[in-house]
Amino acid sequence: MSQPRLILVLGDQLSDNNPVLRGAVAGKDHVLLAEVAEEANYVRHNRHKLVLIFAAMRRFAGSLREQGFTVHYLSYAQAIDSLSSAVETVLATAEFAAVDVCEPGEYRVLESLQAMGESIGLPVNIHPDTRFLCQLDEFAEWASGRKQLRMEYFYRLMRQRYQLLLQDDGEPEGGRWNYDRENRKGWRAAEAVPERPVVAMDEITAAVIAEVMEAFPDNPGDLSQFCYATDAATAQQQLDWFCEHALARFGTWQDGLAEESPWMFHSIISMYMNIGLLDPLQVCQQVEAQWRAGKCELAAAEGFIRQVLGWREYVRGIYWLHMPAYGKLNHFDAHTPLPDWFWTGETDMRCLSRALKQSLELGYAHHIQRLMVIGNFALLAGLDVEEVCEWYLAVYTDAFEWVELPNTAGMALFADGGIMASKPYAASGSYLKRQGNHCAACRYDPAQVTGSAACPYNALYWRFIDRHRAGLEKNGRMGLVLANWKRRSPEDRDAIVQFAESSLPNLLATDTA
Ligand code: DLZ
Repeated sequence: MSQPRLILVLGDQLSDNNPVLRGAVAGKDHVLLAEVAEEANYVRHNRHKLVLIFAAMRRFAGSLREQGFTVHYLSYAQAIDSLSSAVETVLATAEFAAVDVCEPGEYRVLESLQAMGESIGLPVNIHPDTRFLCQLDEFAEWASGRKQLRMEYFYRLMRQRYQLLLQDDGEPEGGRWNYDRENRKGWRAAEAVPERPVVAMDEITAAVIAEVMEAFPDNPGDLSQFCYATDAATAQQQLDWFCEHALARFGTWQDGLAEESPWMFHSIISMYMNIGLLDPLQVCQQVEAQWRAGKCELAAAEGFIRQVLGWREYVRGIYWLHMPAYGKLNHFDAHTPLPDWFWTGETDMRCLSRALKQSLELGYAHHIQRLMVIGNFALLAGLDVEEVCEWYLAVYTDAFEWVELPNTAGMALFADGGIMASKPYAASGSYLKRQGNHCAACRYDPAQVTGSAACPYNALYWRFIDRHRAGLEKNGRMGLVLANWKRRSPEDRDAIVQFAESSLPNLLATDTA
């Protein structure tokens, strides 16, 4: 019999349809999963993320054993420093023909896997990640020769390719590809947010929680609130619950900001897709089926499918197309250090404090909190792009660099100068007021631009417009905003910029303007 292969499964590759497992022979090939110091510490991961990944890895290892695989599991307590040390540890126990691994989701990990072959003296075969719906060479082909890589056109092709929300003649259901306009309503707490089902605590997760509390005492994350699924069946139950109880309202309120609930009507399944517990195509098909069964409006189903089939695949394509240079882009030359309160949420800006606190405590915030509350503040205040990106990568349970970096650097901070977004997502306090009900509980007033009671987003917004006006003038979509700014008297403009400049250091240092 030929020698077995050692199959390395990373912490975000926990799917039965992981391409390396599909080709593996149970009873012959060995599988390795390893909780290693380097991966657990390269950023200050949220403890929810550590528990999610370690518990899901342990449960996945159990299911592979049940399928007859010889599984080597190295736990964090064994103090293995890196993935290559983990591989070397197992190679010392038996003869193997090669190491096989599915391509990782981070450039840093890809480089280390590519270098591993030399250090272990065996071939390391890196297989394309077929769990994604657009392969990297297909994305590169779509991108080649295009001046602008707009998600919308990519998304339409993906709808056609996977036959999602299409009429028999190939035209989009409802006659339009995109229903974003219907999905921007501001939240006024006029209806109840449904109670989410509690995920039962199992022995494995409880043990991992205890270990993570002990080994990562200074990381963010309140594990007394841990409520995430750590296996595929429970993740599926969460998706089923969303489809039955929240999807119908998801579209309407997807851009809303609520005092009452961190979850609102969101699905909270990105972390499951990103570590392999849910399959993105099946997710889209299930949501489409809900619409076809008359359980939700087209706008809700389309808005949701666009995130998974369009946006998720698109950001991954952008990441791999532009790495490693993408991680260094800083279009607005933003270098202000991240305020300490990004790690506590202690700021008087109510919407920002709520978004930061729930991100730190739960490892979760929804799209508008990430983009328009936290990201928008970072953009307006000129926070250092690399520091902000590292914060997002650490804090969110669903954050792996392929998805985090384009969303943060490209979409929220416009650090890529417009590779992804057609304009910077900058907004003042009036946008935040329109979208939610935080302002009523805030000590700042979104109607005021200067003065101690003024919402800091306002003057910072105009300072941003003023500072970057030469560049923004080249962007047709910024014309109206620039015209509004120029319409103000020079004295007015000066006073606003002066106020922003003088209050910013205090705001960053102490959380009060
Ligand atoms: C994020 C993460 C963490 C916290 N820990 C591990 C680990 O101990 N072992 C592992 O195989 N993967 C881990 N991961 C995921 C990796 O850091 C990395 O982000 C992905 O594998 C890249 O796709």
